[in-house]
This record gives sequence, structure tokens and C-alpha cells, in this order.
Amino acid sequence: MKRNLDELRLFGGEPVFAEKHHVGRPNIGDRQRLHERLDEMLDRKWLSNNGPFVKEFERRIAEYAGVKYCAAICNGTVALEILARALGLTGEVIVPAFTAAATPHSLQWQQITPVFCDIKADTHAIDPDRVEELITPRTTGILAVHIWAQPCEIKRLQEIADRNNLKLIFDACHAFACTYRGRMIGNFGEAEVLSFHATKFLNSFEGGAVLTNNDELATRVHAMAQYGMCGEENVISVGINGKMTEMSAAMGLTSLESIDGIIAANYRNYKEYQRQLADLPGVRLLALDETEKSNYQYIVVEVDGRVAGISREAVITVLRAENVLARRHFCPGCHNMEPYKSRFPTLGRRLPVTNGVVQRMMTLPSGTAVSQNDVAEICQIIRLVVKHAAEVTDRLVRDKTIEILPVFNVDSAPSEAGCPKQRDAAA
Ligand code: T4K
Repeated sequence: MKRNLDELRLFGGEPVFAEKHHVGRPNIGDRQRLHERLDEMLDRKWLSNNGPFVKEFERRIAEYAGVKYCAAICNGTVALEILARALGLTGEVIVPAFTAAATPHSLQWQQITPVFCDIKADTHAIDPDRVEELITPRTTGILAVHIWAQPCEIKRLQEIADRNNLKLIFDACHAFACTYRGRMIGNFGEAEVLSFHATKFLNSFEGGAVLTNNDELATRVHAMAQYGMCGEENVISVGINGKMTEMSAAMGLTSLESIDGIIAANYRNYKEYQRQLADLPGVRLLALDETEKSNYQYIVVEVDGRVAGISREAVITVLRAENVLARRHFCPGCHNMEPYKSRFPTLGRRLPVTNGVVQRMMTLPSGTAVSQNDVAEICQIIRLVVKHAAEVTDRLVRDKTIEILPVFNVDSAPSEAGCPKQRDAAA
């Protein structure tokens, strides 16, 4: 454990970790079981198109979530696209500005305009108080996101949707195995979308799903994911190829068998981060509601430079030099990404909370590849950096440490290389 500043790599020491610690290192379940499944699949010579592993995966995910239907899809983005189309969304759909680019792009890809809504500072979730003012005669839906595995304010959003005759759907790509008021995610709105991407706590290499309790919608989604086909010769709608492969389902099933162990490792790490960062001025770990079930997959920390005395960029730069690959997920906010930034250059003005969060937040490594001891080491680096904020900042500026990590500048504003400055949008 490094105790002194001169032990940091920045000051000439060796990196804390010999191997890189990533945010999103895949959790690998029982390899043996996966190999057996892959052999079974090869022996059966059934590789795609609603194979037995896909059907079993759909059944087990639906059972786990306590929902009537699960349609397995090739990834979360295509699942969002298919759902929007299956519901007939058109015109404008309200989405949070702070989410993965996949969320608004799934709409824009089919000429539906995502209308960006601000978020809540404490949870980073869409702010229901800001939703209603964005509704226009062109609005057909709300696509809310359960960001960082915390359900958003579902009840209030549903009331707004009902009052305005809008479809409410959820991007639940972070939130499988989480509950809202004791009920599993997957059961809310018209439908909810999951991701089983390699970096998600439960993975199928690539993969996604639409969960719903609506029979008719389930039929439409299933068909749309197979070129609109319902049975061998019956095309009932327009469609796309959104099918999940047997290999992905084999991995998904194997992951699912390890789900308790993965969540336990995530929870242990979350609690350790919480303990280690509890009294650090200007550093806030995003708190999860422990009265609900969560998968605890993301460790999200905000660095308030005015209080901590050091910028988020400087903290990330030092961490990365120590082989802790902290990330600025969703920075600089979807409204600052193309094509939205060019189409709506003044949008940032109505998104003050998002603009603040994208400058403060970072994600830290967790999952089964990260031990409790690793977490303690990571937190010790952060503690050293904050304790010696002025010296670290001076050193970064003097050494032009951007050489260690070219995409990060020491400014508190995101650099041109990775992240356009907020003023571009707010000008
Ligand atoms: N909605 C939301 C709210 C989402 O967050 C996402 C995806 C979606 C929708 C769309 O779902 P999908 O269509 O993806 O199913 C990752 C994932 O690619 C993406 O699934 C995820 N969100 C997003 C939050 O994170 P990156 O940009 O972080 O990926 P990448 O390649 O930088 O990998 C992250 C780290 O993990 C790296 O340091 C390397 C490590 N890694 C990655 C992979 C793929 C590994 O060690 N092994 C691997 O196999 O996007």
C-alpha cells in the first residue's frame, strides 16, 4: 500500500498494479460448463435461429425477473430499436441527456428525435420534474434509463406518461436483477430493455433482451427480431435481424448460473469503496438504495474539484498511471455528441445538472476481477492524491503528464481530444 507521494508513478515510483484494472472486465462464469455447452451446440449443429439455448436463456431470464416474456436480442441497442418500432414511436421521445450514446441513437437511427432531459444530481437519473415541460404535440414516448443499476422514479414517470397519453419504456441495460419497490426490473412501463454485453455484470459476449408482460407486444418484438417473420412462411411486419446466437445464449446461461457470486463480489467491492472513501472531502461515491436488490455493477464517484482541491481529470490521470483505468462514462453528455450537438447547439443551457455531472463523475473498476484488497489500494491512491492535491496538480502541470495519458488534460473541463468542452454546446 503506497503511503507517500513519492511512491506514486507520477513522482518516480512503480505503478501500484502490474496488470491493468479495467472498468468493465468481463465476469467469466464456470469455464468448464461453457465448454460443455459449446460442445453440445456444435454436436447439435444448431447455431442460431431460436435454438434451444436461446429458448432456455429467454425462459430463465423471464423467470428470474418474474416477467411473462423475454425476447433475446443480439445486443441492447438493437433491442431498443426494435422496441421503439414495435410500439410505433415516432416524432419525439424524451430521454435523459446523461446515458450511453446507444440510448438516443436507437431512436435517431429510425428518424425519431431524442429530446434531452436533465437529470437529478444525487442519482444521475432522469428528473421527472423536467419531463413534462418537454412534451410537445410531436411527443410519443419517454425512454427513461435505470442508470448505474438504480431504477429511476418509475411511479412519477408512469403518471406523467398516463396523463399525456405517452408510451413509457425503460433502458434497463444496467439494471438486470434490480428491484423497484420490491418488484423486479423488467415489469415496468410497456417494456424494458436489457444488455448482456461483455462489460455488463451478466454477459453473453454480446446480447440484449426485451422484457414485457404484454402478449401482443412480445409477439411483435419476437417477429421484428427475425425479419418480421412469425413461423416459417408468415411475415407479419417489417423486421430486422436481431437474433441472439446459440453461442451467446450458452455464455448467458453460464453467466446466469454464477449470478449470486458475481453480485456478492460487486457488493463486497461497493462496501469497501464506501468505507474507504467515506470521509474524503469533495469525493462522493454514488450511493445505492440497499433496501432494494441491486447488482452493484458500477462504482461511480464524483470529484468536486472546488472541495477536493484537485480536478477529476488529475485524479484519473494519476489512477491511470497506476494502471487503474478509471473512465468518464457518458462524458460529455449525449447533447454534446453528434449529430445532436450540431443540430441543437444551444441545448446545453437547459441541462445544467448534466453539464455538472459530466465534469465530476468517474467510474472505477469492480467485478470478480477486482479483490477487496485491490479496492483498498485504489482508494489509497485517491486519498493520497486528495491529501496532496496542490503538489499533485503542480506536478501534472509541470511535467505535462498528458504524455502518460494523452486523452486527459489537467484542466477541469474535458479536453478536446476525448471530450469537447461544454461551452461548445452552451454558447
Ligand atoms: N443503454 C445503456 C445505458 C448502456 O450503457 C448501453 C451500453 C446500451 C444501452 C447499449 O447496450 P449494448 O448494445 O452495448 O448491449 C461499454 C459497452 O460496450 C456497452 O455495452 C456499455 N453500455 C457501456 C457503458 O460500456 P465501453 O466504451 O466502456 O467499452 P470498452 O470497449 O471501452 O470496454 C470497457 C473496458 O472493459 C475496457 O477498459 C476494456 C475492458 N474490456 C472490454 C471488453 C469488451 C475487457 O476487458 N474485455 C472485453 O471483452 O462500452
